[in-house]
Order: sequence, then structure tokens, then C-alpha cells
Amino acid sequence: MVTNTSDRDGSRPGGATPGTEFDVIIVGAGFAGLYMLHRARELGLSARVFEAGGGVGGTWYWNRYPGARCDVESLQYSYQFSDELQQEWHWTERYASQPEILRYLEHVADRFALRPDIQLDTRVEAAIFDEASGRWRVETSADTVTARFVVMATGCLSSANIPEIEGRDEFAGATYHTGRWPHEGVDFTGQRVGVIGTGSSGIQCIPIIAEQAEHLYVFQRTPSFSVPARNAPLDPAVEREIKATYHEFREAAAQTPFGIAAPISDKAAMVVSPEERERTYEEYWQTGGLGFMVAFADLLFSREANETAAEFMRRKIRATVTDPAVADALCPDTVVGCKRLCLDTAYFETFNRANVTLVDLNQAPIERITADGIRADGEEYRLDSVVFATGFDAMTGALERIDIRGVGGRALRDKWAEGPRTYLGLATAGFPNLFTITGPGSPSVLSNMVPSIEQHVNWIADCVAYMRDHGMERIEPTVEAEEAWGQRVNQIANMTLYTSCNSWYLGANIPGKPRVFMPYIGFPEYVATCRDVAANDYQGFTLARSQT
Ligand code: N01
Repeated sequence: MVTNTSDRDGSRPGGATPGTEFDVIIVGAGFAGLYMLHRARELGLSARVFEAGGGVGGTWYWNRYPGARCDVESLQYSYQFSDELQQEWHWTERYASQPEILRYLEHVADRFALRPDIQLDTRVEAAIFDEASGRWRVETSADTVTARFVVMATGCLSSANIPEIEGRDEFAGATYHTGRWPHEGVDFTGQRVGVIGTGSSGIQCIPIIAEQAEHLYVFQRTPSFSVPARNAPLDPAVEREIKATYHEFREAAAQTPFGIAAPISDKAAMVVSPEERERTYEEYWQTGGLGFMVAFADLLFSREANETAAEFMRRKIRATVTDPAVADALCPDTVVGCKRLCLDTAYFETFNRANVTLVDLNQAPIERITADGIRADGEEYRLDSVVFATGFDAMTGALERIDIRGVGGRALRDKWAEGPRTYLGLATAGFPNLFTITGPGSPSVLSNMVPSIEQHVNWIADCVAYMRDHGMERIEPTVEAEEAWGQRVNQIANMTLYTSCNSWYLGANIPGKPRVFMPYIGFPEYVATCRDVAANDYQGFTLARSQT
């Protein structure tokens, strides 16, 4: 099966070695694509990574907006496949900034000599399964290659969403999307700037743009719940302590619902006294970070419990924002955590600045964009620049943008017209030998992404090794396994409060996108299921020898 056709001595523009026939094509050179390449190499497979960007890094290559930083702590948001790597790399802050994460990924690409098999500046446009040969034909902006396996390492939040607001293309000033930020940076000094969107990206960039701009207008449709990040230089004692038992630390994190080490409470919010509740929230608030969501065990299951957290957070907003009307407009009336919880550094304080205006779109949406700015609520806001912090076509967008055609020429887009259907979020029936790293139906965005990526890559690599050892050339899930999996993902989601608001987890941020809850909730159970599936000779999959 292994056809080692790549010539590692040669080099091409974009960096990859020549050749048109591979064992595996990997789409994307972020955390997922880099590690997948490393594992494919270890298996002796010929592999090429295609990456649309001009460098490695994926999300961290594109999202260069001011203030971009990960909100999972750096000692956890990192690879664990190499103990040498995790011991030698030194993170400087509790939460790593985008430039530091990008440096880390560039280091990984160099340290494991990955670059010769990565072709940059090359967008994959189509992947067509050829039944006669049992191979995929992968068409890119540069060339066409074939491979036995295709691994989509395209990321969950990589397909930028720029809403179709009337007049969008008429604006005479500059426009930016947070997920496609210019590499040279943007200087907003002396400008009137509009930021549309107040999710994680908006909340991170608004305080920094406010410091530069002459005036900043924040166009808010839905206010977000946000907890202080309390970022700080990484405490050397904490680093030493974790690195001394890194393996055990990672193992313990993997046993938590989100795969993130945090002080998880087993108490229900409503069984403790109001005083203890307040004290607990305050402790988590002072610690900062996403751990706030596990201050009580029932926050994502009981509306009554969740409302106590919501009210605590609203009180914090009102205590911070001096204008009561602005504070009110910044107070969400949704369930905490239903839309992804944000972390911030001085976000709410920013609205006390004289050069910041909150434009509340809750009552009336943006009417239109004009040549001079944005018209909303009967007013015209004259602007030099507009920043779209409007998020992504999450989880499916990057996959459906590629023309992927499986057995019988069926398009993935058509198969998923009513919502994504996968088995384990790893594969989809009718598309043999196509794997999706952190695909819909896996914990992905509801977990620590890096360990989730590693778990998927390891599973795929083990699966390919198993196929090789057993003389198998083709694998795909059965329709029955896929349907049962979809039901399980939904049943679990319906036991929680996650389905109670219009989040991107449900595709609700994209007009016309089917409303289907996409991530699997519960990292440890998910990992155990994947392990069992493999141990039972890939139960739920059909494996076949070559049909040629
Ligand atoms: O995108 P979002 P994001 N008119 O979809 C608004 C990860 N991430 O890029 O809520 C007006 O959350 C939209 O309003 P509404 C993280 O997982 C992580 O901020 O739809 N407004 C919302 O306010 C995160 O969840 C990090 O009503 C419009 C905003 O745009 C995910 O990426 C940092 C609009 C979009 O928020 C996405 O975050 C950044 C319209 N027509 C991102 N259309 C960290 O690790 C949309 N909006 C810290």
C-alpha cells in the first residue's frame, strides 16, 4: 500500500518535495496538519500537506488581530506527543499570545523537519474519490495529485464569516476581518473605527483598538458573558511544578469533561447557601479563566443554577461600567456558556472611555453600510475603518468550501445539506479513506483543541497502520453507525443548556445553515469510545481490500 514516491532531495516553490502520488494528503498546516504529517512520516507514508497560507500555523497564522491570544492556558494548549518538546519549550505568559503560539508552531515545523513536505500558498479546491483506483484526486490551486488517504486538518474556526450587510462593498474606507488580519498590522491612530461583533475576537481586540483610535464605535448585536483572563507572566514555580509531572498532569486533564485541568466543583449551585455561592463565584472570578464554568457542577444543566452565575456576572458588569444605560446594554440575558464564554482583559472598562461608543443593535440591526460608514438605529456613524469581528462558518465551513466528492460523485455539501453527518466526527459514510480531524460530532471546540487534535491524529495513524497490517485498502463508516452517532451527539446536547441559544455550535450564526448541534460533549467518554471502536476491529466501519 505504501508508495513512497516523494523525492525528499528536491524542493519546490512553496517548500514541498515533488511527486504527484502520495499515501496521504493532509489539508492544512496548523496544529492538526503538522502533527498528522509527523505521524504519517513515522509510519513511513509518503505525505504532502497543502496549506493556503504563506506559512504554517493555521488559526494562529491568520488571526493576528490586536490582542489575539489563546484562552486555554499555555501549559495546556500545547502538544504532548514529544516530552522533549514540552519540556524544552518555555511559555512566557499564562495565556500565550498569537505571536508566541505562531513561533511555537514554526519551531515544531523546524524541530521535526516537517517543512519539506508542506506546500504553502496552495489552496485545495477539490478532492474527488475515484472508485476504480480507490484513490483520491486532489485538485489544488497549483497542481493535481492523488492519494490513498485524505486527512482534512482544516480547523473548526477557519472559514471567515463576513455577513451580507447591505452596502458592504460600498464602504470607501478600509475593512478587516479578525480572522484575516494583515501581517503588517494596522495602525488605527487618529481614525474613527467601527467594530462589528462582540464574541471572543471582538472582546479581545476592542480594548486595544480603543487605545489607538480617535473614536471607536462598537456595534453589538448580542452581549457576551466574559470572565477576566487575569493573564500574567508565567510563574516559574508553576511551570516547574507542572513540567515535573507533565504526563500525570495531562492524564488528569484528559479525565475532565472538557479535557482542561481546572478546579472542578462537584457541588450543585442550588444546594449551597447564597453566601457560599457568592463566595465561590468570587473565588473563580478572581482566579480568572474558563474554569468559571465549572464553579458548580450544574451550571450547564440547570437554568436556575445558571441564572445565579448570570446574575453574578451582570452585577460585575454594572459595578464596572459607569453609565447605567451602557451597562444594561452590555448585560447578556442568555444562558452563561451557551454561547462560548469569553475571557477578557479590561473589556468592560473600555466602555468608560470617552472615545468609545456602544451602538446597541439589539433593537434595530445595522441598516446598511454606506461609503462613509455604518447606518444603524437611524444614525449615520462616519468611519475610516470597519473591523468585522463576526466569527466563522464553524466546523463545517472549511470542509464544505472544498468540492469533496465521494462514492458515486456525491458531494459532501449535498450529503450535509441538512447538517453534518459523521461517525465519531472522524469520517463520513460514502467518503472512503477521508478523515476529518476535530470534525463535527467530536469534542473539538468543546474541549482543549490541542489534546483533541492529538487524540484524532493518533487514532487515524493507528487506523492506517492497522489497515496496512491487515492488508486493507479502504475504510468508511456504515450508515447505521453514523446515524446512531448523530443521535448520541444530539441526545447528550439536549440534556444540557447548550441548545438554548443561537450559537455557532448550532450553526445559528450563518443564515440558512441547518440548526444542528455539532460538537460532542464529554471528552473522556468520547476518547473511551474511540478506543473501543479501534479495539473492536473498527466497529461501525466497513473495511475492504482493494477493489482493483
Ligand atoms: O466569533 P463569534 P469570534 N451584525 O461568532 C456578531 C474562538 N476564539 O471570532 O452573537 C451584527 O463568537 C455576533 O453577534 P450574534 C472561540 O471559540 C477563541 O469572536 O450572532 N453583528 C457576535 O457578537 C470563539 O467562540 C479565542 O448576535 C454580527 C460576533 O459577531 C470563536 O473562535 C479568540 C453580525 C461573532 O462572534 C469565534 O469567535 C477568538 C451582523 N450581521 C476566537 N454577524 C481565544 O482563544 C455576526 N455578528 C481567546
